Amino acid sequence: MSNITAIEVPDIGDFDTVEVIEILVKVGDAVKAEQSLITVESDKASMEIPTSIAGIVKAIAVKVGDKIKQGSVMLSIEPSAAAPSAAAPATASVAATSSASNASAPAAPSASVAPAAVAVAAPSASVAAAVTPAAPPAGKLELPTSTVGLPHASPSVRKFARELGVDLGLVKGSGTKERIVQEDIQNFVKQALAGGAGASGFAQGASLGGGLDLLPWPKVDFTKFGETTAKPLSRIKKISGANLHRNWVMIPHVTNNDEANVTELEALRVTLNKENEKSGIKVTMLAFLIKAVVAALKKFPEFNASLDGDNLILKQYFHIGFAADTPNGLVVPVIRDADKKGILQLAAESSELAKKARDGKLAPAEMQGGCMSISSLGGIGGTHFTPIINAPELAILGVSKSYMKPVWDGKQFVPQLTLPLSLSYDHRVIDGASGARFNAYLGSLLADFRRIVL
Ligand code: CAO
Repeated sequence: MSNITAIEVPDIGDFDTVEVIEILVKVGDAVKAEQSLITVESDKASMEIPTSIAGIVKAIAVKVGDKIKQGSVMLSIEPSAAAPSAAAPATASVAATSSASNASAPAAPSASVAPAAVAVAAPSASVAAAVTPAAPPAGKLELPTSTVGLPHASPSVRKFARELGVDLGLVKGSGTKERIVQEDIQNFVKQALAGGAGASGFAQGASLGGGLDLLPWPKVDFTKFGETTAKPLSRIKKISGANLHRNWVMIPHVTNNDEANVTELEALRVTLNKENEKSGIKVTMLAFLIKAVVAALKKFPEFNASLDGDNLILKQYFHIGFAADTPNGLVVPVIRDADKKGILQLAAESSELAKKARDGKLAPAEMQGGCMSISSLGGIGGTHFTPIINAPELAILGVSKSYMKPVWDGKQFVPQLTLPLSLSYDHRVIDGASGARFNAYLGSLLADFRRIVL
């Protein structure tokens, strides 16, 4: 076939010979003009040599490890009908990586930046070269001056890594002289997706879910230390665990701790329970807390909101969630339209929902639509704690066990039943001052419940 064209190595500048380190096509491949055919490497840099004509690869004349020089035949191509005539010179753009030759990239990576991160971030130098098919090119390929300190990888592999946001400095090369090949990147990504250490190897801003530079989870054979049994996590634990984990790492939490004087409120609660003994409804602190949270949400509407990108979605309804401890794990039933319900109704509804939660009978709709949640550990104990926000809500109120505290009234110490309040809020939306005001306001309502009606 007379029109088969030999593709030769163009002028490679100051370098006498370069080594073939990668062959990017195979016999039978259809190639486009300017598609890279092979990657060569000098002692200073690597670069890809493209074809100037489109067609079908008929034969490959070189193999990995060959030393080639200007004029060496790399392979032969049968031009496609639309390809330019073999005599017409075509300009090919040769992508070659260099950091030192690029003024915007640091000459030597700083200690805090992995070399490959620099390589990945640095734009690749595009060097124009005139390549004449079937004859040594008239132009000259200018090799970049240095890639010292960068991991060995061809421009196409660097591009691939860049597209995936992989930090090449953390990838182990399996090619000759530990050269990183495309397969190494693919394996690295697979490992990272499976939760391996590689997850931290993504270039800044392109990592999986935020680029936490975490050590792998410790793998310990506990049987070395004593007898053990394995107990699978419940379905609820797995679901709530994944949600809590996401919320904890994605939301910048701040917890404001405060205290409320609930001496009078507790007296009211006891009276109410006496009066309603026959109704079977037991009023606990939770019902008052729900009512107080609604009033505080009305006063501070930015708490009754959710983030949606750059928008704050402000809610005109008041659905309050409360954490319920069940044998299978934590669930958060939601009391709808808590603003329209009285204390007795809130007490009845919360105890009914808590029972359903413990019996595993909550419908999905009964756990949706919350504006803000309450996590009450008051029946159990504790002084203060950091509740985790139930996304996409913006705040959660943690309540610990009330205790009697001596408070100086100006003349003497008087006993005061004190309720610890721990308000965690999303600091992206709520400032520290607003958090403190919200919690202090809650405290003032609980101290004098008549304020609720104001
Ligand atoms: N201080 C002191 N005592 C309190 C109290 C407080 N803050 N809150 C409740 N109590 C008392 C109640 O009055 C009740 O006393 P009696 O037994 O003498 O009547 C007792 O503690 C038990 O109350 P309860 O816990 O059954 O009822 P509740 O309405 O306060 O709470 C519920 C209901 C569902 C919130 C609770 O049972 C529960 O599951 N709490 C755990 C929540 C949780 O796990 N949070 C952590 C989530 S992770 O952030």
